[in-house]
Amino acid sequence: MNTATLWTIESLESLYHQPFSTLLFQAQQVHQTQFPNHDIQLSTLLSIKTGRCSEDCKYCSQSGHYKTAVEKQTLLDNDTVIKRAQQARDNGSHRFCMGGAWKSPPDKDFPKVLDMVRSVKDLGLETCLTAGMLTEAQAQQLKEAGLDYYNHNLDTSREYYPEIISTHTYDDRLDTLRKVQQAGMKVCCGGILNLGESVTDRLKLLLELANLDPYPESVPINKLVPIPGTPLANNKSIDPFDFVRTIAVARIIMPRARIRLSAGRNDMSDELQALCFLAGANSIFYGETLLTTPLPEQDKDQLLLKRLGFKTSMAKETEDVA
Ligand code: SAM
Ligand code: DTB
Ligand code: SF4
Repeated sequence: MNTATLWTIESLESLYHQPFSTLLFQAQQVHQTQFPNHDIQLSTLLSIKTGRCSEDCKYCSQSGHYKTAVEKQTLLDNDTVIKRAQQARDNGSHRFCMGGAWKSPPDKDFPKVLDMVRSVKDLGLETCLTAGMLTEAQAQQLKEAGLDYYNHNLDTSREYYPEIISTHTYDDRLDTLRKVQQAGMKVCCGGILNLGESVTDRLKLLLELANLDPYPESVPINKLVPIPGTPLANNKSIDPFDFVRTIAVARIIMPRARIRLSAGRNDMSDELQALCFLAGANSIFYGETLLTTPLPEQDKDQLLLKRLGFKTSMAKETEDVA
């Protein structure tokens, strides 16, 4: 049961529009109470199937609807995945997230995906998969294979969603999230900023997330990585302080969630990333690449976290969302 406050859009607007320092102070109070260890969770991503996706998500390098420079790749073999997961573990990652560019995982590939989940789990890593819409049976099989988290983002508000994607609906997304929760897996669900949405759209996204029951254990906040060839390639960048404010509101309304400073870090200064951590982000994608675009160098990330006094040697995630 989600016994937390039932938030309203008005309460989120009031939080968001406070003076910046008041908002960050409030977020810090929640953060320091809930996460006194000053640790940052590290997740490594691997694209297990790249490109030729049937969906028309306007931000995505992998949509088959746009001409992008992305190199297409059919499903990787299990040995390749195991090697990459071992590397991630050796580099200090806690969680290994596998991403497949599908509307939903096809029957012919699904058993291989289950094998990948088993193999990564056997390495002692937390497992995460993002592969589109699931049936109840698929969710159950993933749970049995040892999948800890399923990533499925709501991305933006219900109202703005059709401006960005026409090949599936917001309710399709919510339906898969429900199946994941019913199968007993943890949910990783967040969104992207800089799609051309309003502040209210961002807050409505956060409201949808916070009012899930329970709210997601993991909340990735992405900043659009503009991809040449996609309809959003030339979006003007949002005010970085709006990005920080959004993270702060997420921290306040989802106190126990791991909030991940996700895509977009590559063009953020150290100072902006530090502000995002101050606002309550306590997880990053770490490694050489996200799915198809680069991440900051690992040495640079380690140095930044060290300069800020964060620990990356956390125990595996054991806390559940209260
Ligand atoms: N096909 C699956 C799906 O849509 O759920 C999984 C992969 S998809 C790439 C996962 C998420 O990555 C998207 O929901 C979106 O939030 C994020 N994403 C994709 N392209 C992005 C981009 N160019 N910039 C920022 N985030 C992006
Ligand atoms: C999420 O919220 N962000 C990740 C992960 N979940 C799958 C993906 C970001 C993709 C960024 C663009 C790219 O590398 O293609
Ligand atoms: Fe396909 Fe996912 Fe990209 Fe949408 S975001 S085009 S569903 S890979």
